[in-house]
Amino acid sequence: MVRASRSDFCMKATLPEPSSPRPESVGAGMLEIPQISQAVENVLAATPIIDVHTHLFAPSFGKLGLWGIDELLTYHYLEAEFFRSSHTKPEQYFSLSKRQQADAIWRALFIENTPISESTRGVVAVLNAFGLPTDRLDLTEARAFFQAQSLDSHIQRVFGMAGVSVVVMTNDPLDPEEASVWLSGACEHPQFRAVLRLDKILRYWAVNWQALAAQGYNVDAQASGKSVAEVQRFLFNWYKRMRPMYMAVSLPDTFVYPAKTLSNYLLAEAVLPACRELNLPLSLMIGVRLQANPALRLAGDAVGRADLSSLENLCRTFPKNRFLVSVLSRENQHELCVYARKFSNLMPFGCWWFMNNPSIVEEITRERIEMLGTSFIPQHSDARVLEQVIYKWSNTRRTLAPILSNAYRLLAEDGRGVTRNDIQRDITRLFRSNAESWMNLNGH
Ligand code: FIX
Ligand code: ZN
Repeated sequence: MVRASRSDFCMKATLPEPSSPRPESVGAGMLEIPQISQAVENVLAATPIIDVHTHLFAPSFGKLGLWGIDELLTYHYLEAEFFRSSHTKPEQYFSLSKRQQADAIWRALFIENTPISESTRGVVAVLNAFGLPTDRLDLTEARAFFQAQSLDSHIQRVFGMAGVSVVVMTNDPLDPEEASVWLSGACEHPQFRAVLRLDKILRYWAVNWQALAAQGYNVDAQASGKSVAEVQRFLFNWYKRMRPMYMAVSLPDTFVYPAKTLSNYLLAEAVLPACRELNLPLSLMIGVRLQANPALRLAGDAVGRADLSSLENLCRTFPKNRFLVSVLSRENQHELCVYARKFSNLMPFGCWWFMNNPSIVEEITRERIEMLGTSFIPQHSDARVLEQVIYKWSNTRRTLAPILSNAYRLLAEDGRGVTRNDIQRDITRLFRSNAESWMNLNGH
């Protein structure tokens, strides 16, 4: 059993230190109300973001890392929209090559229709960011551009354009292709940090316990005998390999805790104790209805409203565990805010998946600022393709600027003005230090 020494891991969640001491009087460096929105835009633009949840991979993971125009166009968000604007049936589409799929999506959503949806606008924004035409009938020029890029320098350029310093990956230790990279000693990359994703263990034990057994762990289908200790040994070994920022699992809208299920048993007896031992938060992404339409494959998942009293029970029952939580249903957002006011071991993060649309991001973020101040993590990109961070973060900055400016204007009208330092401290907390203090992110 690995014993965690304080120097190895980030300290317990602590409130971030103020970035600079406040001037003696409120007058010093105070912004006039008309100056606030420009100051907010400048600080947002200049503050590099920690992207706490993505499906991106460091270069050493090879083809697992998706980038370029064909991957951008065959993103499952666009596939879902494609099947609404084309007569092509899913089975026909999935029999095409990636290139043919991208051509079909470009024709249907960008030529035969106006790309005004959030996801199609995203592709236009990426092409435009690289100075590429956004209205060509075919993808020849775009493909030539991306083919000419070398990955390492392209990553730096993309992270610079997106204003992102670090992205947090989603790593599945039971995915054979990915596991083989880790087991062959994948080299650490300072800008791509790992996460131990546990869906296969916590949601699909029946079909995955053998994979643990194949890695040499003495577990069985009922998770009896030594299984709990062996799952912990598995987590500690993968902790040493990945140095993950947190452990994570996505949960259905039907998730109930407590309930006599093998999944809850492994959660309470193996995963949460390991998280405490390793001083890692557990991320819960709650509310997905997987494969509502299996014919659409990755694009076939949907959303359901969850009963968040299960989250209440977890936060109360495991006060020494920290829970990073994102909920998929719009109807669950307010409850999550209220629970965060009840439990300081609960950190709301991001506007996940179907929530990641400017109109809904605005609603959720305003509510969170009104109820939580700056004690939450506003957004994550969930990027599956490298260049997506460019538009997902420019959208977020564009949506958050007026919300923050409005909050400061209201504060000034209520009798207390703000300085640029205040704005910098708050934005640093929202997009960096909340994540740093909650995750194993020190020294990045
Ligand atoms: O579970 C998750 O991490 C989800 O974000 C993904 O499964 C989902 O497919 C996605 O890409 C959402 O943006
Ligand atoms: Zn995700």
